Amino acid sequence: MFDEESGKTLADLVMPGDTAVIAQGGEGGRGNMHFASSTRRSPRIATPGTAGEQRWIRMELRLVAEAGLVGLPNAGKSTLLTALSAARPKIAPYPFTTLAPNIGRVSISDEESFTLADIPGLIEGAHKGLGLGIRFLRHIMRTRLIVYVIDATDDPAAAFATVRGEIAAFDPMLAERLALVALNKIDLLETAEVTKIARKLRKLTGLEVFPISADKNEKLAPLVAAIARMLHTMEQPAHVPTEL
Ligand SMILES: Nc1nc2c(ncn2[C@@H]2O[C@H](COP(=O)(O)OP(=O)(O)OP(=O)(O)O)[C@@H](O)[C@H]2O)c(=O)[nH]1
Ligand SMILES: [Mg+2]
Repeated sequence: MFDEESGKTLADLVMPGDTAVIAQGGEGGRGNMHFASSTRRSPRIATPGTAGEQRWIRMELRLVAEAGLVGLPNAGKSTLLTALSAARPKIAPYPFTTLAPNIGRVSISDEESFTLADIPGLIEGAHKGLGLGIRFLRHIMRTRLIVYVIDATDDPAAAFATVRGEIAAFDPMLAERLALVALNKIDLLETAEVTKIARKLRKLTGLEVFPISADKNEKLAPLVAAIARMLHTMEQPAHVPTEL
């Protein structure tokens, strides 16, 4: 919650039941009953109350997901969320299918699960307002882990650089967050090629790279296990080279 004029944060309500006073009510006045006595049964005096505070505020709703999927449009983010959770976002072979964030719960075992958010695709210039993604980047500001979803068949190194660049331009702190790469659509490539791309991306990003096929449900278990492990341990954010 922000003060519209100064932009100052007034309150940040994170947990259910959190409350904050953002505009203090005025002092109540004293009605005529306060002035009543045995001899003055219907007093005509009363004191007025004081005015309450007034201000314009801006409120932002942020999804609270533990991990967030980010990537270029069409990378397969919604397909991955669908494969891993009961969420059913729209999936289609064209960019900007997802127009609003989706959230799903991914089960690891009977007791353990985490929440995963799918936000609209990011494109170059997103931090300046191009495309849709930037409006939704704030939704991943609360995620503890970023999953870069990269289409293995479409210049993966450039895709990663673009997406990470946009995130860094939006908020440098966000770019330093714990992260890993889901290298998607490997069903469309030869195994040897996938290995080569994965190795290259690993070197380039300094992050763990998980080749997967969200659509064919291939190799998703190691990715889920890694997300769960990283959420669990929450060590220092992985180092990502800033010059990308
Ligand atoms: N072959 C193959 N196709 C995939 C895979 N994952 C996703 N796709 C296809 O890629 C297209 C885009 O998938 P989406 O899940 O809608 O992509 P998205 O990243 O959510 O896209 P936006 O919402 O536009 O940002 C769809 O036609 C999917 O069927 C995969 O692992 N293999
Ligand atoms: Mg989508």
